[in-house]
Amino acid sequence: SEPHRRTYAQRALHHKNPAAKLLLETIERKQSNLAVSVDVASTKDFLAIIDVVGPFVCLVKTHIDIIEDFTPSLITDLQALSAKHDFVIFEDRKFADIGNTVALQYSSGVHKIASWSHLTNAHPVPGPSIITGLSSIGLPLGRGLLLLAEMSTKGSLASGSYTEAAVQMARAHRDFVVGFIAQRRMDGVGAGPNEATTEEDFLVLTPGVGLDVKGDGMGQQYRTPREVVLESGSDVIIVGRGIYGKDPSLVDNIVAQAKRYKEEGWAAYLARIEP
Ligand code: 5IU
Repeated sequence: SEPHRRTYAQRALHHKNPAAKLLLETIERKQSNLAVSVDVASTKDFLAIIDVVGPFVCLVKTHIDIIEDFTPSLITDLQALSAKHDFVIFEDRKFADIGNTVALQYSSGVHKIASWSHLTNAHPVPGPSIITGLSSIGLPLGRGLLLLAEMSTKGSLASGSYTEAAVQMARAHRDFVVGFIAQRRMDGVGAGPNEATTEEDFLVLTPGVGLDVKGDGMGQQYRTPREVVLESGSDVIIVGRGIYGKDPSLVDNIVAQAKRYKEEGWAAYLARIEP
């Protein structure tokens, strides 16, 4: 069948990377293509939001370096919530340095990202050596990498031939690179006329998703789950402030928003796979 009409379950069977497989299986099991991005500064708020949205999401996206009172027990608690609620963990680290440095940043330091994050991401700007460096750490641990092929922000430089080069880099490293952060489906993008790309099935996770506002006054641009999943063929919607808003103590509102985005994302997916 056409790639955009395949179900998450069908696609899970064809992915060999354990993190990609886990994400597709989790989406199917929970009937949720919603990821929540938890960009808050305190451990207490971070864990509280994740415990509340956990039942509704396939994935939790973190920026671990935002946490002011970080201790290694935060990771143990995050992993316990991941097991309790059945979600995948994605540290949105946006690595961008030479291979040797990113390997150290990924494995070491205070955060030891590779030891707990199923997925992470990298800017393709240094070239293929960033993949080699990260893969030397992540592949033996069964981790997966997403390349930043596009961004949601106004004036993003990641477009056109840059985006095409990112997809070509991914094609050359299919064992570790499982897909992209992008605004649309990337299968076939930048492929030469003789390259067979109908079976490549990259995952696409899309941030910049919101139902109520068009932007945040700092360059962010929001599109709806329907635009992202149905019209642009993306696999996972990533929602931050649209779900947890300004006040993490408003639990009822967070639950209501998580349910709303989950339903919108799933309806858009069902509309996409329907013949
Ligand atoms: N994020 C984007 N756009 C991008 C990339 C990452 O918004 O192109 I790459 C991150 C930034 C933030 C989250 O952690 O996704 C979106 O949060 P809001 O939904 O609160 O805007």
